[in-house]
Amino acid sequence: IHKGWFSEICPMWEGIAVSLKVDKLLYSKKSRFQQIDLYQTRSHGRMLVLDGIIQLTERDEFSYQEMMAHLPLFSHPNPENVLIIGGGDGGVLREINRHDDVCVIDFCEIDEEVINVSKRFLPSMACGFDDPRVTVHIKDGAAFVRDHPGCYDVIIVDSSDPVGPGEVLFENQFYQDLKRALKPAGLIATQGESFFLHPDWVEKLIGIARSLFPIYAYANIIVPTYTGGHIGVCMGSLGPKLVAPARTVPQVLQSQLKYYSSGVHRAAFVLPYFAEKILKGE
Ligand code: AAT
Repeated sequence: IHKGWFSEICPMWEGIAVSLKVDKLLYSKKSRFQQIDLYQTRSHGRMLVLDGIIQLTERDEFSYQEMMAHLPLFSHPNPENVLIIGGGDGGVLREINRHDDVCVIDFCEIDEEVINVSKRFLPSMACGFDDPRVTVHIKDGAAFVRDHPGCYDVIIVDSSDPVGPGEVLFENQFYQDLKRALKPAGLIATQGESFFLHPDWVEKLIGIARSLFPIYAYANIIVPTYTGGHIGVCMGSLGPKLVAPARTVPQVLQSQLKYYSSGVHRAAFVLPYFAEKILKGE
């Protein structure tokens, strides 16, 4: 904090930082896994910060949460069993809960404190934990998928960056276990970082997806408060194609959304030329 401004200064993006004017620190505590800070910002509502890294602001969280949930769910013709790893704020869960065809939602977050803080300070996100379809597992996502072979139609990995507890979620072994945890025509979607800031990480993730899945793809999401202004989703599928939705969005659901639509689904997979080359492994 410098003169009332929070800056996301981090060696992962040396020399560049997103800054927000903050009015108040509402919560600050170290959990077993990470430092958790919750701010009231001047212009972006409340903001959740883990180990100094912005996870979301109330003003623009909808773009990331909607896309992380609806890209994979609308790529699948009939998603009934869904696993979400990470995402302790509950925003992606809120979006999954909007799908009536989903019957089982396993939610695996390593840090219970993130869930508790979100229930207390971010009620518009942490609103879906009481849905009867949801079972919360407080566990390392890597260990959880190892123990659940053949269980899911869709797995969503809403993870923090590859420093701290999220590190294991960027390893080849984890992706192999994700694949094993899928049903025969299942698919995965994982937080895919930024092709502007980290073309090397994106290349690694896409390379893993390409080597394991017959169908893989990479989508882009605009998120003004993530450094770089955008973030990717890396996807792998054992059956359904990914770059176009398998189903239309029911009107009632569409009216609840701000970012996702069938058109945005298709457009998100159209990448800048340099990123398309990374995707193709050129
Ligand atoms: N919904 C947008 C916010 C996130 S949250 C990332 C979550 O992943 C955190 O709650 C963190 O506790 C959890 N997490 C980290 N490691 C693990 C693990 N091994 N198993 C399960 N959960 C884990 C994403 C922000 C993206 C930021 C981009 N710069």
